[in-house]
Amino acid sequence: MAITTGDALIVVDVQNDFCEGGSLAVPGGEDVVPVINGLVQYCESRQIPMFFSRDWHPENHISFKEQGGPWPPHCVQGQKGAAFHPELYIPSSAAVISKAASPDKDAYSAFDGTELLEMLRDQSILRVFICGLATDYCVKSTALDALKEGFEVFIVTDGIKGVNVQPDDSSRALEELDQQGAWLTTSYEAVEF
Ligand code: VGL
Ligand code: ZN
Repeated sequence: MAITTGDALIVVDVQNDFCEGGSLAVPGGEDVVPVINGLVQYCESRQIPMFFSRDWHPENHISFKEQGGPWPPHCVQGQKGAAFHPELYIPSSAAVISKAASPDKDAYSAFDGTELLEMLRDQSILRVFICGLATDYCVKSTALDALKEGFEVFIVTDGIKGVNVQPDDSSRALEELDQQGAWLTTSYEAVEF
């Protein structure tokens, strides 16, 4: 199913800390970049709205181990690890959605505590194509929220990668998304030649 007018592209957390050499590197995280760049170019040429979320934590964020959380410090506001991957193509027309930006609250979903829903509604978006990092956390949570809000949801399976704390976490996440009504698609199917 190709991306078309009335759709939006949501690119979740393609940031240095989730890629090779980052503090919370997702195995092969950087491999999504060329796939996503293809989608972004396709969307740019068709004036499809695009939303790039970023994990945007303060230094003392509740999700960090030293604060009793599950994760090593990552995506600290303004630091290199929080920057988008240097090869990720972000058109100037795209919206950047910062999340989990206050110390005492974590947010995996790009909808949680952000203006994303309002922006999608303002633009009369009905279907969202979702790609990025990580499959088993922020992609999953963003997609579940999109489903709850009534969007038709397409997960671009070659444009996502998972942390896999347990080896099958990503496949379980995709199963759950499938059960909840999301479509699993590929970047090949998402663009129409
Ligand atoms: C994420 C773990 C911690 C994600 C964010 O973007 O999937 N995962 N913070
Ligand atoms: Zn985080």
